Amino acid sequence: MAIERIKLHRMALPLRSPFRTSMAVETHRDTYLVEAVTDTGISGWGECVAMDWPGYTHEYTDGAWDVTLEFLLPRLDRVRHDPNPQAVRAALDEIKGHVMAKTALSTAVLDAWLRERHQSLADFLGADKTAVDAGVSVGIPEAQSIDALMSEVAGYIDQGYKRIKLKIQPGWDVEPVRAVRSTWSTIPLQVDANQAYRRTDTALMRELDEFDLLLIEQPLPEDDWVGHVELAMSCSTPICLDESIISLGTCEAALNFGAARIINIKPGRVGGILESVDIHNMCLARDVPVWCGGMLETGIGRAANVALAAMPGFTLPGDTSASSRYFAQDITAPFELVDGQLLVPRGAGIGVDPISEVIAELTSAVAEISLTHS
Ligand code: SMG
Ligand code: MG
Repeated sequence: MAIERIKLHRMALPLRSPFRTSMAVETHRDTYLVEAVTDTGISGWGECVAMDWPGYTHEYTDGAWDVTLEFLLPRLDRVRHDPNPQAVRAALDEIKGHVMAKTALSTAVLDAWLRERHQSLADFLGADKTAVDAGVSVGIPEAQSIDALMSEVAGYIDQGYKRIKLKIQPGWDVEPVRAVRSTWSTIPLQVDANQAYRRTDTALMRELDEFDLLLIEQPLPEDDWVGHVELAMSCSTPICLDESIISLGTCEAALNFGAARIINIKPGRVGGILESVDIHNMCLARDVPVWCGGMLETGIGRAANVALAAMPGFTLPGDTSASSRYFAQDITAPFELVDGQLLVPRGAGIGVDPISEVIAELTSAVAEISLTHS
């Protein structure tokens, strides 16, 4: 099997409702899908999780698209006759950074490679769960209304979500957490600041200790290792890192330095599924809990996340919510909650396919590149 061509499909899916974080308000999922087409007529799929502007990390959709065309495809070309996962990883890793672009491409190739072998991604990963617990990430309501927050959270709890994550920022932290905790005294609850605090906010972070949170996610800027270590020593709530963890090496540093006790794994943020597996394995060996983050993925990215989250070390519910949490119409058959869980796809590869009519309707640009290296 060889990879014959790569097709990039750019599209923007409207979100059901705006998603507000300390960084910005998202109204659409502006992304591109990578389709890796083999000489045996198989298509494998990957999704780019960059946002349309560089506010979560430095990557953004147009930039990922460009680096793919200019730098990643020529590297993939060299291994197109034997696109095994390790060879693809080594080829793409000649390029520094651009982890989200690499992940979209390498996942599409991995999907094609697995489909050719009739093996599911979950099986390839040694995933031992058939379903994964679903958590949900709750944005900051418009005008910071506690009433709006409470009714949104109540809706998710009614649907069966097993864990609630509240997005926080200065001015929207202790009070919303107190409100949710006083109504739902036992629901697993955590917060995510997306780097919005500073070292001077330690006392405020300590106020969260009384609410029995699972974790505080990425309170400080991604490069503030010292600040995270100091905060971790000051708070009883575990610190979890998201944006700071961009590789196995940064994960090891975070654990060794004591900057985090829990790790959020997102394939797009660490450069691929294989790197995610390495991080998972290290954390499992060290008894460090991990969970699968989310980037408002369509069904394509979600399928890969759910397979990953089914690995044994993923002991906390992920930001792997049902399709209906995000979209009126997903681009695959929708992921649905079953007793607060998502079923792990077991078909070949990622186990889901895009619905061609939906893709056709949403696609705004296509790039199709034949790989020609002999
Ligand atoms: O996919 O449910 C989801 C979103 C989960 O909060 C979420 N993601 O920092 O963890 C995070 C954010 C990153 C994307 S926010 C636009
Ligand atoms: Mg986060």
